[in-house]
Amino acid sequence: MSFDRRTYPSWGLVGSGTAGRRVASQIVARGETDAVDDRVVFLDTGHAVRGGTLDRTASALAIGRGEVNDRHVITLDPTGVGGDFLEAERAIEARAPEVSARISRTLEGARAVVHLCGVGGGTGAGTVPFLAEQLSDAFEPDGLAQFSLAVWPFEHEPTRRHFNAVCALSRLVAGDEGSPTADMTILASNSRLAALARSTGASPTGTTPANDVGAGGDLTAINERLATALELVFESGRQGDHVITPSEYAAIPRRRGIAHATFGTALGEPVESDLESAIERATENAFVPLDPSTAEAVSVVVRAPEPRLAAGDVTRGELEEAVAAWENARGIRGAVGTTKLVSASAASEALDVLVFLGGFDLDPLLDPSVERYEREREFLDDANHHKYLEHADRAASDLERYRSD
Ligand SMILES: Nc1nc2c(ncn2[C@@H]2O[C@H](COP(=O)(O)OP(=O)(O)O)[C@@H](O)[C@H]2O)c(=O)[nH]1
Ligand SMILES: [Mg+2]
Repeated sequence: MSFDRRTYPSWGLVGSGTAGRRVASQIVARGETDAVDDRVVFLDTGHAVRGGTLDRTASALAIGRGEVNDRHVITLDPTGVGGDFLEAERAIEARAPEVSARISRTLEGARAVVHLCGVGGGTGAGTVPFLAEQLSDAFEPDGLAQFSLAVWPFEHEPTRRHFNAVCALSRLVAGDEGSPTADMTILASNSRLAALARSTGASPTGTTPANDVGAGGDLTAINERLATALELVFESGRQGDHVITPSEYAAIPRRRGIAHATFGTALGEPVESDLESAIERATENAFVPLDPSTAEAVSVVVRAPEPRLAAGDVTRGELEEAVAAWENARGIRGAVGTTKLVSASAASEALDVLVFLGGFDLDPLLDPSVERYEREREFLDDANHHKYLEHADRAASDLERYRSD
């Protein structure tokens, strides 16, 4: 694989824990983007990084499994952490200089990184906020835009998973003395994405461990939707009349105190679609439940067949107008953001639309989880788990402060 540095900002991927490495390896295996090249790291505890992840990566990068292991896999704690995120954080902290040097080497050349994880688990939830903080220092002075893709647990998952998710989100958006550890956290709810996969009749392919979360084959379809959204973000940095730089997704919203966002996608829209309606459909497919009128950052990427772009059938001016009309119809005022048209491969005959929404009211996503966070907290209190209680209380108040700002 190769890419042209002049036309593409390069990205790195760090997949932490089971969910994180699955999504990251799927992006590499799909081979739909040149932006990542071989800048991918799988970080896990236990003896989890084998099988699918290794094979997919080895074949996509055309290297041996051994090389994938040496260069792209970091096993933190071979005994595993059993869903305990404080344990995972302790494990990475103990090896911080070595781990951060290895990651920096593998990601060399990246201008931006996406840390992917399921925040309901232990490994990713414990390592991602810590790592994001570390890497900012490692990549000084050039800087590295750091995104986290935080996969929210299914509603039916145990209270502990929701507790973990609330604590991890707090660390991500407000965990470093009130400042975010990642520049921008992109939220994606598994329940929401599974509902979208069902409604579009996606028939999942590939293998998904049946014992994972009782979600069955939904996971592959969910991961594909996440991969497609990130690919559109990567594409939006490709040189053209206008480029969306990684920092436009991160630094610009951050100046307004926004540290969380989500995606919505409308894929395979007819090429003659009205753009405003297509943006609306992408928003209806947002990856978390939300009220769009509360969004404070809105960027839109539209991928269209190259001949249609060349013929001027779809123009950036029209896209800008459609976004403005859509924001107006949705009651969104003064949001920051931008737009980008990218070209699809010659074979495509459809439009793909990505909306990036930031700063929206978190209540619809968080309310049910916070309730379960509180139930778990009571349980921890009864059991005298001081280590967790202290962490949990700080997380709750940090998150509350972030939400009310
Ligand atoms: N979308 C998605 N979610 C997953 C996948 N595997 C696990 N999860 C979710 O991630 C969370 C558990 O995290 P997991 O990655 O197993 O934990 P960790 O290995 O300790 O970081 C749960 O909320 C799961 O629903 C996956 O392949 N895709
Ligand atoms: Mg795991």
